Amino acid sequence: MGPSNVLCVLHRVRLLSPVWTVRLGRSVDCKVALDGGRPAQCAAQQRRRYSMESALNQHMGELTARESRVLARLYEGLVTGQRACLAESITLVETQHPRKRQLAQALLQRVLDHRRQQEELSGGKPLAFRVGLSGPPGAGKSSFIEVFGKMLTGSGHKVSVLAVDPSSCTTGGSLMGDKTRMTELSRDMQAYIRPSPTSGTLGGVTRTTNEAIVLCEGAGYDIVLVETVGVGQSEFAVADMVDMFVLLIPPAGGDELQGIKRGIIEMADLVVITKADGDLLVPARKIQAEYTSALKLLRKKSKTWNPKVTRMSSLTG
Ligand SMILES: Nc1nc2c(ncn2[C@@H]2O[C@H](COP(=O)(O)OP(=O)(O)OP(=O)(O)O)[C@@H](O)[C@H]2O)c(=O)[nH]1
Ligand SMILES: [Mg+2]
Repeated sequence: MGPSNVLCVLHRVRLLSPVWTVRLGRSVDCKVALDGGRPAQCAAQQRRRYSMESALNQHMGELTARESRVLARLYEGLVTGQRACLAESITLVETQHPRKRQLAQALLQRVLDHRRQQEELSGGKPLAFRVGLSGPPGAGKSSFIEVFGKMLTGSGHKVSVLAVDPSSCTTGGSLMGDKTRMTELSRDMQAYIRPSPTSGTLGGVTRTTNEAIVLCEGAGYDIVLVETVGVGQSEFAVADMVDMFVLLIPPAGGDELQGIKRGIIEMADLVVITKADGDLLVPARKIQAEYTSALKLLRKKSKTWNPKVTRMSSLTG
């Protein structure tokens, strides 16, 4: 049992075309909605549609020569995969400055156009796969992403990691911790790690994370991992933005099932029991069994995909 298990499931999701198309169909539809004003079909789409549409409808006015140069430089750098330009572009979408926000939207529009062209060239196949990873604080999310991310880059993928932490807006949050826990991955040239910007509100998290995902995809990252701490509503927002939503549960404490919101378990495509090593192996097995039976009782989200429960250890595999 280990991250390779999850990789296996990921491959199965990719291979299991109905799920792949159904779930990705959602994002493709959303894009159509953004571009062509097609009616949104679900709340998630509406949210996604709103965040982009509101931005795209903003009146840009004339770009100054300097602004045009900045946009062209960022766009060129981004689509040719320059990390510095990706970083600068994400900083631009984080900004609260009204004019810069408009510039950011103009950039996003270009990146979306570029992505649409790329997708047309590849026969309509989506270019990237988005995975959301959520769980209580200290569940082992970052440690897992470190191992899993290395595994993905090792098999030829380009991986970007956005760590959404709603608490980080005032304190700097777990940024330092996350960086240090992903030391290997942060040195990997095929990976890009970034704490996803927050502007203190859930709306802010949703918008900026969504936009950062689009930018990462534009920069050629074919797997986007979004880590979110299980506090407040952020994981629900993230679950709506991704193609696969993974819930990570540590085998500690007593009432595990009680502690995790039922709604979020219903959102999960995959439940991973973490830290299944040493003394924690036995409780991990127990919790795996609990979640397996709990999932059977829950409402099914998809006709073609049954959520799985697996266990892994970032230390021993
Ligand atoms: N035994 C064991 N410990 C682990 C494993 N994965 C993580 N840990 C420990 O659990 C603690 C938290 O790990 P993180 O990966 O930072 O957890 P996180 O969910 O990203 O934490 P936050 O981002 O702060 O919510 C660290 O002290 C890790 O060393 C594992 O597989 N086995
Ligand atoms: Mg973390």
